[in-house]
Order: sequence, then structure tokens, then C-alpha cells
Amino acid sequence: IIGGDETQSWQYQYTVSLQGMDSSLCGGSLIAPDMVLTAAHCQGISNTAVIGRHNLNSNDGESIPIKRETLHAEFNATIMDSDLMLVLLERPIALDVPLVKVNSDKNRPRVGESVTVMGWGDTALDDSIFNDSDALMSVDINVISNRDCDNSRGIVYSEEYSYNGQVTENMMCATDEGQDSCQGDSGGPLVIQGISGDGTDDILVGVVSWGLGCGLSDFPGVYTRVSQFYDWIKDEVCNQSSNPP
Ligand code: 4AZ
Repeated sequence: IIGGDETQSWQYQYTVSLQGMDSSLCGGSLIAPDMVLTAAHCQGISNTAVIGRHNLNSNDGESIPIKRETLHAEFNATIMDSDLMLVLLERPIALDVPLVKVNSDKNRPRVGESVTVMGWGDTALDDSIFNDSDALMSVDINVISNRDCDNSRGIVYSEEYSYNGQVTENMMCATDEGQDSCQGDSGGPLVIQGISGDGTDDILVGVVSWGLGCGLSDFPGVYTRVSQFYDWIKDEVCNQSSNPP
């Protein structure tokens, strides 16, 4: 997370760290007691889901082996379309961690709406440094229209880049000056915060997917638009979870 702040340990407990070899490789969201929603491009790199751990150096929360990964059938790794995957855990979480509600409303989030993204990924604006965070970080950013996002263009290291044609209806974009998700945050939640402030009424609207660099003002972060996949998520959770919400 670029330009963000350390979260409070009770704020976003549905945020999952997907780990392999003892390091956090992707984020995810707990949507059923034994199911995590993440990005398809996180497939095959993790073997464990860690839930309820604010600081990765601690032993807080629960570590549960991954039983099965289900990619969205239309995932296209070249253009990152339908970048979504469900992860079934070996057992439901025993801890009392609030699940996050999956957005089904195609009219949300609205353009201009404030959304929050969290993760343990890169915090360094400088491309050459990779600086993961031990503590869960978050940042508030604003939703922009897909048309504006698709029109994104600019010069990076004296080369011209453009998103032109790459932003599909299955994606959404959100940005703010110097504030962004980044490498290592992939698969993690983008939410509309509820009024309680403790995460119990947050709504999951996006999944961290891709972007050109991180925190570059010309290039917004791009997220999988969760509402497009609500029916698929609901069907898979009902079929696979031993304890669907
Ligand atoms: C990545 O490499 C990545 N700025 C994730 C998010 C963003 C860019 C890259 C968005 O996983």
C-alpha cells in the first residue's frame, strides 16, 4: 500500500494473508468461514491462509492450509480480465472474525465514492525498492469511471504508456494522489466502509488486480469489479463451503 497508514488490528479482520514459504504473497477476503476471495493471478503460489493477524511477525489469529483453488473460467492472464479466484480452506475458521459482504449492487461503487484498500504489500513509491509491510496498511482512494481509467496515458521513464482498451467492464479503477495498492497487495480487498467502523458492515467491491507502476498520478490502480461476479461467487460458495453465510 502506497501513501497509506497502519490499520487498527480490529478494523479489517476479514483481510487474509495468503502465504507460502512463510511470506505473504497475496491478499484475500474472508467471505465464508472456510472461503477466501482473491485474484486469479495469485493461483498456485500459496499453501496457507492466515486470518486475524495484524502484524505478520506475530502468531496472532489462525493459520489454515489451503484445500482447493477455483479460478474463474473466463480468467484471461494476458489482459487480466476476470481476475478472480476462490480459495477453499481445509477447515472453517474457529476464531470469531467478521466476514465481509460481497457487493451485488451494479450501481455501486459510484464514481467519486471513497473506497478503502488494504494489504501487506509494497509501501515504497520508488520502483527499484520493494518494501513489504509487517503491519496491515490501508489507504482511502476515490472511484473513477472506467472511461476515464481507460483513457489513462502518460510518460514513465521517458516512454509513453496508455491503458487504452485494457479496462473492461469486469474491472473498476480507483486512485488518489500518491495513494495506491501495489505489488504484494494483489488479491486483497477494496471496500466501501460501513458506518460502524469495525469492519462488520463493510462491503467488498473490488479485488486488487493490476496497474502500471504504483502511485503514479497518470495510472490508476485497477481492481476486479466484484458485482460482475456475484452470481458465480454465490454459487461456488454454496457448493463448496461447509458453512455458507
Ligand atoms: C502487482 O504487481 C500490482 N497499483 C498490484 C496493484 C497495482 C499494481 C501492481 C496497482 O501485483
